[in-house]
Amino acid sequence: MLELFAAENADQWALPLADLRYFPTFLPSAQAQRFFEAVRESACWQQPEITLFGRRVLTPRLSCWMGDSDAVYRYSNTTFNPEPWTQPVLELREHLHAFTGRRFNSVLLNYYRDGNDAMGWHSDDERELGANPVIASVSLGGERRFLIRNRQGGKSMALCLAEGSLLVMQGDSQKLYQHCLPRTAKPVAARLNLTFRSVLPRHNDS
Ligand SMILES: O=C(O)CCC(=O)C(=O)O
Repeated sequence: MLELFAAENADQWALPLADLRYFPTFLPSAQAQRFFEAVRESACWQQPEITLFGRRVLTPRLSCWMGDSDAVYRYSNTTFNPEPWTQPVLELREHLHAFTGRRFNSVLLNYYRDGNDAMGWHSDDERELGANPVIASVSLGGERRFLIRNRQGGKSMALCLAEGSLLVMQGDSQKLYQHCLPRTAKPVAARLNLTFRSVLPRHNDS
């Protein structure tokens, strides 16, 4: 389980009660570059509309919900049926299994084409993820800043998610904290992020 691999390598953040573990070199650079191309080519990218403050808006990034056929996911008042696993994403899932001992049944892929693409403040706390979800976030391509803050607001902490890195969020991290990937005016390379999750099938019927 996670504790087995985390102790020596992880830079664990000093956020009280958040259990976040960062592995900057989860994938060596050449392998991360190969995965970037293969995953980008293989996924069926969409730009869904979501409800934000009562308005339907296009998400400011491309995304793809992928996983086992019963891993239906609902967020921002929208239901996402999974696309079938593609070979490169399955391979990444196998790497994660070997590294963490965990099997994930689904993944949200996000494609940030440039610095205008972003993700707003949120917690991954949908009920189909269960009470204390383990979320394994793999970054490929250009480095971007990731922010995290207490749900009550206040000062945020930043982490630059490097190419080939893995960030594991677990414990009370989603209950107590929010995270986001802000826009940037700096020139940045395209980036893919894959957040592997375990959707509980018993919630799929509603
Ligand atoms: O792109 C990232 O690093 C963040 C992705 C994210 O917050 C999510 O998928 O919930």
